[in-house]
Amino acid sequence: MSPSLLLLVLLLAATAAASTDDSSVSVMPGCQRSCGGVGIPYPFGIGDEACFRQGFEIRCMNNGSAGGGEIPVLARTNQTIPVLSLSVAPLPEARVLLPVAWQCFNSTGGRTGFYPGNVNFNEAGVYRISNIYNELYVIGCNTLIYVKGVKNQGGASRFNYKFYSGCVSVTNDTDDPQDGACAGLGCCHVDIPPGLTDTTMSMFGDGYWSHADQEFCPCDYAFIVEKGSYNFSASDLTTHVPSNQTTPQRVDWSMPLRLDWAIRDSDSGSISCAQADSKPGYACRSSHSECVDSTNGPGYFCNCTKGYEGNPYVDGGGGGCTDVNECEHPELNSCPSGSECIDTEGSYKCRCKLGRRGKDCRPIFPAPAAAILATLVASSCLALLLWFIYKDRKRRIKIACFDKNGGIILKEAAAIVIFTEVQLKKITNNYSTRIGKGAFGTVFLGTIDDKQRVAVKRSNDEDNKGEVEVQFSKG
Ligand SMILES: *[C@@H]1O[C@H](CO)[C@@H](O)[C@H](O)[C@H]1NC(C)=O
Ligand SMILES: *[C@@H]1O[C@H](CO)[C@@H](O)[C@H](O)[C@H]1NC(C)=O
Ligand SMILES: *[C@@H]1O[C@H](CO)[C@@H](O)[C@H](O)[C@H]1NC(C)=O
Ligand SMILES: *[C@@H]1O[C@H](CO)[C@@H](O)[C@H](O)[C@H]1NC(C)=O
Ligand SMILES: *[C@@H]1O[C@H](CO)[C@@H](O)[C@H](O)[C@H]1NC(C)=O
Ligand SMILES: *[C@@H]1O[C@H](CO)[C@@H](O)[C@H](O)[C@H]1NC(C)=O
Ligand SMILES: CC(=O)N[C@H]1CO[C@H](CO)[C@@H](O)[C@@H]1O
Repeated sequence: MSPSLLLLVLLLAATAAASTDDSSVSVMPGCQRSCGGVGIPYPFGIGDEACFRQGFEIRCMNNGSAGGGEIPVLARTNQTIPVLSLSVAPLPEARVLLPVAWQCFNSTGGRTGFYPGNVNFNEAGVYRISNIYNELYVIGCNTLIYVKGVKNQGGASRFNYKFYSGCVSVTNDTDDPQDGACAGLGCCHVDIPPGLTDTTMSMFGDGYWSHADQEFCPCDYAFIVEKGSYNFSASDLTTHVPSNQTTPQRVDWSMPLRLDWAIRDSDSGSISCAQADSKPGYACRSSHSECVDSTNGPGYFCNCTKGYEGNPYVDGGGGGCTDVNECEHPELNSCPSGSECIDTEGSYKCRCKLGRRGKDCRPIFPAPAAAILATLVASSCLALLLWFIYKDRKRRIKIACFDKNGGIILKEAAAIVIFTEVQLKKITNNYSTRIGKGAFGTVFLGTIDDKQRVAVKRSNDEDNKGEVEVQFSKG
């Protein structure tokens, strides 16, 4: 196994560790879900023609020696391009690994070897090098390198290619290049145009860009790389010198880059959403999916509609676009704090909690008013409770007195009249005429029906005030 391949396998193994669960990868029935830990979602597929859409074939390569590890590579390219990850939505992306282009020189400036880093994605194919997510880096000490892509077919064109982009890096002092600073001293970087497919690096090595007397910096490098994944280090100028400078030979250095892809079935004529929709072979098969026109090259891709996520290229059983539970993701729902989030098919709603209402679920009463109201309600409840206890106690005392005075027996004896406390008060004219006092009670004069005079004895005991005795006088 070559060193570069070993590095590649290690890189892939790292990716594999990050994505082991492939049950969520949507594939055609009976097709392989992953290779070397990389999920292979439809329209990508491995093996049988029914497993992938035309142009999306992936090969699962067994590169034997180191434990028989497998790596996925793009199929039907005339070079081995390892795949790091594939994603179908919301954006169509494929991350791949490409070797770095290089050239090296001897002390008199003679070129001893080079590798132009050609990439050959068919222009009619599904892949484009993403201009949004990648950029071109050039590393060297007296060099101009540019990437050019997509040959101009016939016609009287000014240049041979449709796209060119590059930059110049110059330094004549080993102390100039600084780690992390890629701004012309030993390193430069530049955006690339959209639509790049077949690319090659144009590297200059003589005349004005002579590399004579430049042993401190024997090689130049150029690569397109995913933005943010390369950080220039001054040591990169000297640590990637190939041991065998036979042309073309890869150095032990690869870079990840992002490819855009799109459905471009040019043979069926369906290349934009307007043309593709409702034609046989329309790729957006899931209900709750929609068509989006490609922004990098012709064609279209599919996306799940708002409120859904998943693989829009398959329908039903195998995956498709499924409802997003917005309530589980605070960033996806705008339910105010005083509300409860309820997931619905394709959306969600917010229900105000008790005591709140309106669009932003404000409390019905402002806080101070609510506090006062709560206090009022609580204190009136307490007052009511105390009143009930008082009433109940009074009633119990009355019943106890009634029983103690033989009330029940008296009540049953039909001829006996029982007077209420109010009646007694009236009979004695509010206990106004005291006619005697004993050890146990005071005797008052009373009159019944304005003619019958009676004596009413009332207990002295404070607790037994209610205990009275009525004696009818003889007269
Ligand atoms: C790959 O194919 C293209 C076009 O068919 C050709 O120009 C190129 O030289 C090939 N590259 C390799 C490395 O064979
Ligand atoms: C450098 O390379 C050139 C061309 O390959 C060759 O003619 C020359 O002799 C080499 N010089 C040395 C010092 O090796
Ligand atoms: C680069 O530095 C060397 C040694 O210091 C010097 O001889 C040479 O002229 C310099 N070249 C340029 C282009 O400045
Ligand atoms: C790049 O490297 C420099 C120097 O080592 C470091 O200060 C900087 O944080 C690095 N930047 C990133 C994005 O890794
Ligand atoms: C360099 O590599 C080439 C091709 O891989 C091979 O034919 C040649 O023998 C190698 N030379 C040395 C010195 O290893
Ligand atoms: C895909 O759909 C999501 C959800 O509706 C949306 O946020 C995103 O912008 C869409 N992406 C494209 C490229 O249309
Ligand atoms: C068995 C197998 O597929 N071996 C491949 C390992 O990788 C090298 C370089 O990419 C290929 O040339 C071999 O065919």
